[in-house]
Amino acid sequence: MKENLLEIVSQFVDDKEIPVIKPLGKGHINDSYRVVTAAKEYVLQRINHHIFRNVEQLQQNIFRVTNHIRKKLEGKGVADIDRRVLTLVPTLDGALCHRDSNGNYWRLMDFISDSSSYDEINPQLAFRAGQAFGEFQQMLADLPGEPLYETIPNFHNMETRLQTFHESVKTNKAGRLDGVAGLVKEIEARAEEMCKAERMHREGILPKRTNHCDTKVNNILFDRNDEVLCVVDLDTVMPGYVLSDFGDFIRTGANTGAEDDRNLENVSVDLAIFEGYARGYLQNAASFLTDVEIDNLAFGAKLLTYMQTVRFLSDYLDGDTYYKIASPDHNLVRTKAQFKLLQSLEEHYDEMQRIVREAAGR
Ligand code: GN1
Ligand code: MG
Repeated sequence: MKENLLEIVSQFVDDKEIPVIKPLGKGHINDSYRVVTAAKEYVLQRINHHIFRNVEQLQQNIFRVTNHIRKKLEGKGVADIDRRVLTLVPTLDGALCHRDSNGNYWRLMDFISDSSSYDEINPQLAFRAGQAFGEFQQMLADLPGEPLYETIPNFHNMETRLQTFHESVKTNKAGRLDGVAGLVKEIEARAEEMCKAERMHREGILPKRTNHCDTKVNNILFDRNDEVLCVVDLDTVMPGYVLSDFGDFIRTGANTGAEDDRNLENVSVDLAIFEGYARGYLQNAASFLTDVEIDNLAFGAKLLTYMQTVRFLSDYLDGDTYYKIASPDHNLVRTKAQFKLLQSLEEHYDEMQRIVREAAGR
């Protein structure tokens, strides 16, 4: 594998010294490595092309998004821009990614030095993360040209996610259905409510904007003083509802337990973190969001947690073909933990609504 990686890196950088290459990060989809050369550090990633079916389009999206953000930061006179936005490194031939002889796709980016990401945060960091994702959406609001490609079609569309789930239940490919009948019932009981964003969009009252679509808490890099540097993992930046981005942060950042906690007693919503994030986010975003969007942010937290429950359970029923797993029951453990979080969000829904309204000043 090592030789192979060296060969890949040499497609991008012409450095005679042999780089050091180490695994990096916790993504469920791509494989990431840290590459240290004599001159510079990079992040090398193998892009999962079974999931991202058009890698060229995906890379074009990232190229446009990062260039646009860079211009915005320059316009604001921001210092240290190379640590404030991702920088793609093209191949020596000038392409945005490299396809190896096995058909795998690779990209290289500058490594952002002196940065860290967190799986667990406090309300103050949540506030800063909220500001950062609000600013991210704001900076991309006037992205010129065609809309971005949908790198995964219907990615956060609950109606199509449920269709896929129904297929998985019907096919019962891995023979695991009997063991999860209770969870299937819980999912069905909420299906109608959870499709309301799609209905509102069809009615013309819920717009799509340029979203990040993977606002996990660990997709924000902080510097040594815990100030936000930059938003990373731009594979899924595409049109979507702002409630999705709000909700996915709460799902990951405001969970008192882990996404795959085996101890369900650890799992619940941390309302102080919810409030920190809502305040930070709305400080930037309240100026451009409609009342309907604001009214549905707390719903977004429920929706994205429900969606993740459905996605993990679908993958469990399919026999674990999508997410990387660390144990045979990993997707089931994840499903149960996400469902427990959903129940906690349901319990505290009125409080979350009140917090959002106050933070928005409406
Ligand atoms: C995947 O690979 P990662 O961790 O960035 C997934 C997200 C899920 C997340 C669940 C392309 O993200 O949508 O919310 O796992 N990304 C894709 O933790 O499916
Ligand atoms: Mg991702």
